[in-house]
Amino acid sequence: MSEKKMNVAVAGATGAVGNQMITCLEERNFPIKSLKFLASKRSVGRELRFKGDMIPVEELTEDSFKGVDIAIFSAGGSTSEKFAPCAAKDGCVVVDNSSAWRMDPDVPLIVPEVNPHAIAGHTKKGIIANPNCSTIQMVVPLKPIYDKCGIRRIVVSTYQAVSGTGKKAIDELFDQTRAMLNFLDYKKNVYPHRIAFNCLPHIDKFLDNGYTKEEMKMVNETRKIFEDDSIGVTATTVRVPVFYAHSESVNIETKEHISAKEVISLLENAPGIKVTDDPENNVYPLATDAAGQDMTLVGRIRDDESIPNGINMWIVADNIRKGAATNAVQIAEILAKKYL
Ligand code: NAP
Ligand code: 3JM
Repeated sequence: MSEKKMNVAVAGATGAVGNQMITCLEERNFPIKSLKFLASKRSVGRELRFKGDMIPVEELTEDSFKGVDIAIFSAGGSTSEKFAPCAAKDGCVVVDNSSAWRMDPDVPLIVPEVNPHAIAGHTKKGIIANPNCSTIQMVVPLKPIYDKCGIRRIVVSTYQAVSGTGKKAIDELFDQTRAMLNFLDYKKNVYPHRIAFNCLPHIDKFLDNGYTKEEMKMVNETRKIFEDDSIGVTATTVRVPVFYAHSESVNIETKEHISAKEVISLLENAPGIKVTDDPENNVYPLATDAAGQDMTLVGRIRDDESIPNGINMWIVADNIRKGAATNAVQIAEILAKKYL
């Protein structure tokens, strides 16, 4: 880590991701000169702890970024759309967690284990995008396979935790579960259907092609990160009654043949990955093991016997950590060390 200390702002500091962002900055000992916490007017008056100090939450405005070097945003798409350019205009580099800027050709979309070189493109707009949580955990283990033998097609189904929708959704799963177990009426505000004891094949809005926006994020972001529009990607994204960590069933067709055994040894030596694959002893990736830590767990790695070059795997990661906050702080670390 460079000795140069940064003036940092966290926009959306009071949210589920923002809260984790603060923990990650602290845990990773990010080189901080000054730290600002920004949120909506509603949160003014609150204070949040950082390394033993209480820091007041300020209202996010166009003038929040004067003298700030790096601003990490997780305050929703429309907030990023409006305020990231204000921050960039004041010379600050934005690391944005929303989908607002991800597909902008002048905005790099970064997973540090996969395409750190693309961070250099931050000079175009002053904004770097953090991919969607489901994309991040999928591309981390696919990268070494892509480099070794190419990937023709990816078929993914996700099992996504409610924390990906934010604080209100965490409360909704808790409240509905408690109500059901007590034979009481339950309320639903966040999702269109009950999430307790249910699975909803619906994340984000439906689009004209019948897919959801979340599914198309996985398709488009994966191609952008690999800089390869020839990869076929199809996704079904499902919300499940789990609090933390997304699970994914991923089937790939590679260009050249690779065996499941070779995939295991490739992944055992790849950054950010923990191979968790000993089925005889009931060892495979679980949301309960992934939650609260930063590795992407990969297991159930096996040959797809229905085609010549197919591999199946089960990938699990903490959606709020590697899927959002940790990835953003890793990007900020590279920025601070190499570019600012
Ligand atoms: P959350 O728990 O609902 O928190 C939302 C945060 O945004 C709060 O700090 C809130 O402040 C702030 N905010 C909302 N409207 C604002 C406004 N007009 N001006 C300033 N601040 C405002 O949601 P979350 O789960 O932390 O997610 C936040 C965002 O991060 C999402 O909307 C999404 O874009 C992004 N995200 C990305 C990923 C990923 O995969 N990379 C995963 C999850 C979320 P108050 O407390 O004052 O309301
Ligand atoms: C994850 O403002 C919003 O509607 C935010 C919606 C949202 C997003 C998004 O599209 O930015 C909630 C949770 C994401 C995401 O990472 O894509």
